[in-house]
Amino acid sequence: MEPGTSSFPRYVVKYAMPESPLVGIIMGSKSDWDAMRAAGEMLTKFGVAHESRVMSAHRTPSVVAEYASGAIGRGMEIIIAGAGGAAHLAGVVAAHTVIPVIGVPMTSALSGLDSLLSTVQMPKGIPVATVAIGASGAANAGILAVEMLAMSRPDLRAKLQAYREEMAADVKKQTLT
Ligand code: RP5
Repeated sequence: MEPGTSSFPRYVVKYAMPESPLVGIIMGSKSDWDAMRAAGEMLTKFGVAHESRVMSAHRTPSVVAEYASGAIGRGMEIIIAGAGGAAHLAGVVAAHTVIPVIGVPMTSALSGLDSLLSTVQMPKGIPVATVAIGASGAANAGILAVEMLAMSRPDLRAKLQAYREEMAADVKKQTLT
């Protein structure tokens, strides 16, 4: 089923670049968006087509299963999944697809430690590449996705190199008063 059809719930938040997305960014709740938008901003910076949606492993399990199962058919190469609390979204997505899944633990009542452990501690066989808690993790998930895509795209690798040089130049300029 194509996203945007009537089977997708109305409360799904959708943001898509015009091309078909190489990266899907999903999150368990709209309340995750403040942090998760950093993943999309990073992909936009590198010119990588992506989309962002809300879907929940426990509130809309069939939507998650359909999205993950259909990702390869839609040309997607990586899924970034952010969730908080008993954060099983990334693991459930990984169970339904063989493209890499990057998990982003969201801050929570337990400061994100619960989200971190439930995202990172996948049992053997179904990996989830887990990054740091919150917005920094979401930004790094975006960069990691670009690095994965860059394995077969020299233009992206060059952009990553330039980004590193930009960061280094920025640090070298910093002074303490
Ligand atoms: C998780 O529960 C979401 O990923 C979010 O981090 C957390 C709280 O969700 P809301 O109650 O704010 O919708 O499923």
